Amino acid sequence: MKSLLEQLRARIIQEIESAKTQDELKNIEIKYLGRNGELTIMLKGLKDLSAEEKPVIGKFANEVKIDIDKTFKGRAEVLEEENLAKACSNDDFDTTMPGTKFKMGHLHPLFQVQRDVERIFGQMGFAVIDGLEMDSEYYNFESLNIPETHPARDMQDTFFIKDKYHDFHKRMVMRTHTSPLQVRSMEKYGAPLRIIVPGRVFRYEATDASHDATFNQVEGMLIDKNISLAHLKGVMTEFLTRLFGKPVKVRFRPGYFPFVEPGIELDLSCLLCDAKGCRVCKHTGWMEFMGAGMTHPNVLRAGGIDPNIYQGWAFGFGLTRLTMMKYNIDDIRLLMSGNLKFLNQF
Ligand code: FA5
Repeated sequence: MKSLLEQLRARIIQEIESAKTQDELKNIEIKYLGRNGELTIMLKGLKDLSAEEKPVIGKFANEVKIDIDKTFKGRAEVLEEENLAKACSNDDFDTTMPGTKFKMGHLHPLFQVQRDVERIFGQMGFAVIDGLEMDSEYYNFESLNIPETHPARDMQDTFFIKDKYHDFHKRMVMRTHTSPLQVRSMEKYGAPLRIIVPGRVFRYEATDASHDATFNQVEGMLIDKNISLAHLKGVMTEFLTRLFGKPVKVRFRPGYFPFVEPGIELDLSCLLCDAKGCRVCKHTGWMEFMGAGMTHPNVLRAGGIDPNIYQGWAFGFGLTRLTMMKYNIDDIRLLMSGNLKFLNQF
């Protein structure tokens, strides 16, 4: 059996080495290694050998198989290189022809604007922080001065994660805003603090042209000594002017959020209709853009910061709405639709 295997190995290797094309190589493989190939049949016969012969011949047969596989691979590589060289030297082959174009993807418009936001705030000394999309009830509500029985919970109805815990540190929710990162960042970095937190948030909400159930926000927080709302006005005016490349009209009005005192809302003059009134701004000429205010002393304390030494403000704006303004998109639901006809325009 050993000498038969030796003869067969020599024959197969000789045939492989004289193969001129990939097709010839494939046929040799089928002839010897296919289901009914000569070598396959011989290897199947190993089981009929005596107990003494089996390990010796088995080992040898294995070596033969490895030799043949190596020769196949080596010859395939040589033939491929020859083919390539032939194609390149072929007079018909025009090396100046443009190659095959790969279809390149691009950033989603939301993330194009997010990058601009990160760049502009970065230039103003704000660090960019990332957070959890599913966070504990404590960070999403309690730490922000919103206990379980507080009516303000109704303002941000959410998706609760089913579990067996009664402790709000362990009970999880899909975050309703990026604000859980306020106390998390204060705990981690202390004061002074200057951060923004872009991220996705979730609300149990009916959708329309300017409301979605999943949307993106950007949280901002500045904590230092002698900080007032005047700094917030300065930062936001500078940010919006740099983002839009022209002065943008904004208005401040009182707003209520349990984690700030006083609280304000900032509206953008609607750039989609030049403030004339459209379905996105609900025919008011103004688009609700962000909530903000001076950080409540209870929230500073929850973050381990002494409100008698430090003050700060925080804001949370809709990145999705900002993207609509930047690119004249008149329905928020298009942004999460995954519709390539829409997305390929950006
Ligand atoms: C908040 O989420 C507060 N966390 C903001 C805040 C942060 C206040 C820090 C004070 C201090 P509000 O629910 O208003 O607030 O949402 C903030 C912004 O998110 C809105 O102004 C709007 O631009 C955007 N927004 C809110 N709901 C939706 C929605 N359903 N679809 C799209 N954008 C929305």
